[in-house]
Amino acid sequence: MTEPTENPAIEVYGLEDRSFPPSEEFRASALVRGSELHDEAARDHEGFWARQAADLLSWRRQWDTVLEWDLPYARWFVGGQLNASENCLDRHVEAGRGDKVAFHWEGEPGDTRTITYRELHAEVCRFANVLRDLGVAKGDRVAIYMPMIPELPVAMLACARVGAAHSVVFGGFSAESLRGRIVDAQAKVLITADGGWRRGKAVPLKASADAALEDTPSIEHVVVVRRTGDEVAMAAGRDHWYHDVMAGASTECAAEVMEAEDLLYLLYTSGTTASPKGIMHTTGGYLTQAAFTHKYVFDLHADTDVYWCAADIGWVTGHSYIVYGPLVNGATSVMYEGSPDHPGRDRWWDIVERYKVTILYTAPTAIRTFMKWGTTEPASHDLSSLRVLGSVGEPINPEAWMWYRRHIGGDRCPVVDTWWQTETGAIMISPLPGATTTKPGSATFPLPGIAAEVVDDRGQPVERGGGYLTLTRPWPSMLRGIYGDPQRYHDTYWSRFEGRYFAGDGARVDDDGYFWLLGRVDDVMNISGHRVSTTEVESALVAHAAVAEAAVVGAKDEVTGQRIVAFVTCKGDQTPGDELGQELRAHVATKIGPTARPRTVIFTDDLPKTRSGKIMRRLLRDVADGRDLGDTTTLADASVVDEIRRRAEAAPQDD
Ligand code: 7RM
Repeated sequence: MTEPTENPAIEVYGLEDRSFPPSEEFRASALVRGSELHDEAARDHEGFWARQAADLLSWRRQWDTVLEWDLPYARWFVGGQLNASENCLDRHVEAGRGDKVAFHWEGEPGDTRTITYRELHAEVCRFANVLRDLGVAKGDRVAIYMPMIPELPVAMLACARVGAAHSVVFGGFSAESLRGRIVDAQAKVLITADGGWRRGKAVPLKASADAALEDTPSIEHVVVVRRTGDEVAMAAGRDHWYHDVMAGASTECAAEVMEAEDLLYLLYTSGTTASPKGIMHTTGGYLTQAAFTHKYVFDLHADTDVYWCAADIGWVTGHSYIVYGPLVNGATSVMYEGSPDHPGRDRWWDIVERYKVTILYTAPTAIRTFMKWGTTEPASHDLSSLRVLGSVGEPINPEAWMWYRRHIGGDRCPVVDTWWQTETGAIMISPLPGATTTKPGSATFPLPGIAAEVVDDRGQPVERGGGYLTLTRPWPSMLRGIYGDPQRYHDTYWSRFEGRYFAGDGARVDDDGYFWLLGRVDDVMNISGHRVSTTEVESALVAHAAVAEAAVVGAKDEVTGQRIVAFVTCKGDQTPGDELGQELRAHVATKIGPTARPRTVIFTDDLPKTRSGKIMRRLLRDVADGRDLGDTTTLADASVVDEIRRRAEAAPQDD
């Protein structure tokens, strides 16, 4: 153990002292009630994961070696063979679960589809045959650019069936983003739709796809699903309607036998400055950990649960927790196409009530939006079917956690705050709901089979206090690299701390060993030499009764190096103004200390966010420093920043 350093990597305050043990009622039927899985994994790391791989998946051939680790390259279940789509579909049908519902799908306009495992299997086989007819073969890449409709998981699983890697590009991304990703992956086929529904409007996709395709020589064919019915251009010979090519396709399709280490998919994640990175995930290890975490983190009882992950499939959360994890586990899921405020702000609660959802997995950004909208909407629906609530994507502020637990979970459901990344492929740090005493705002502990440590600037473990989050052992669903760029893989994740994977996040370990995520280290502020995390200041702001959401950034300051600028969204019934601004500054100073007191408070109706809802503090820093905006291509709604800029110019500056 190292001595506490004088200048810690990140200073921490740790003001939260509420805690929630699992209720006896929940524990009584929970899959895990104690430390048994953690103990097993601690005794035998590889043996533990081998048991999960054997229990959760069907293998065509047993592996020879559990793990080959040549830092930074891991190979799991070497010699093992399997097919992902067989694991998601065939074995459930063969085991007599063909009539079980895989997806209760609901479109934004209110149209619905109920899809059983048998039906999903048939549709995937037909589309896999279509792909083979279009020349797609094992080892190829296929780009997918679609709304949240059933044909999206069908397309992914059909790729997996024929051994082609899919690269799903979020339906909200621009033509330029799509083009870059297609070119990088050298994708042969693009699967898209005429459009999708969002807030009552048809969002055109084919038009963006056409713009992207002007400069993508690798694309030979395009398959287009009809969703909105809007007219689109179809290039003869290149473009095919999904319903046309599916019409004659057989429902029988032998799955390609894949090696455990064969590429399952690429998913591009935008770096802060440079070009997007094609994160590579392979088959055996990825499916093992996606299924393991989906089962145990959500305490899945596949026979009775109705599970809903409200993320978009274009984000890794949708890959692991709408498609692969739930389908491998034979779960029944809800899948929803549109936005949470269409036609009303109670759309989600209406869905929970109608389908009797038992497990809900969403992001802090959504929870804070609901906080802003107030408690009337959730209170007007019967949410008593819910039994587990999950959060992912950002640190969840303790007050948002409490709100979620109380107003959505009826003070009855355990909340699991799950930390992970596109790169980790699956959840890494999270409570097990029947076993872990939770603390609002903490992701608690590394899961069984996961080794995480917080280190200081020199890479020395920090047993208690703040620093950098690192992972110290390979895990089955870890990224296998960045497509076409091994050097960047090494530099980005493995060079900062020797022998460790560096996640880019700050974290703190409290006196009980709980992990608290502190946000991206690029966002850490430096005020007169004090390194202050954005998360703790934001959580202090959100703890004020008037505040729904807050983002803080360090703006340049001649005297203190940086000064804190806070962007604050109030709850619906509040009146923002100078008086509240002063009150909030004082509130933070009392809660945390004078160093953390924001110099400026700017009230805003919205914050700039990525499509998955992460606050883009980089853009807020540009605004605070009066700079031109950097890259805004991943912004969900570009008009938000203009509005914030106007407010920032008008905001008073205080000392
Ligand atoms: C799943 C996902 C990864 C980054 C990660 C963190 C942040 C995600 C949490 C979180 C605090 C959490 N993949 N993050 N989950 N921070 N608590 N529970 O989000 O690749 O899109 O983003 O998201 O900064 O590094 S991602």
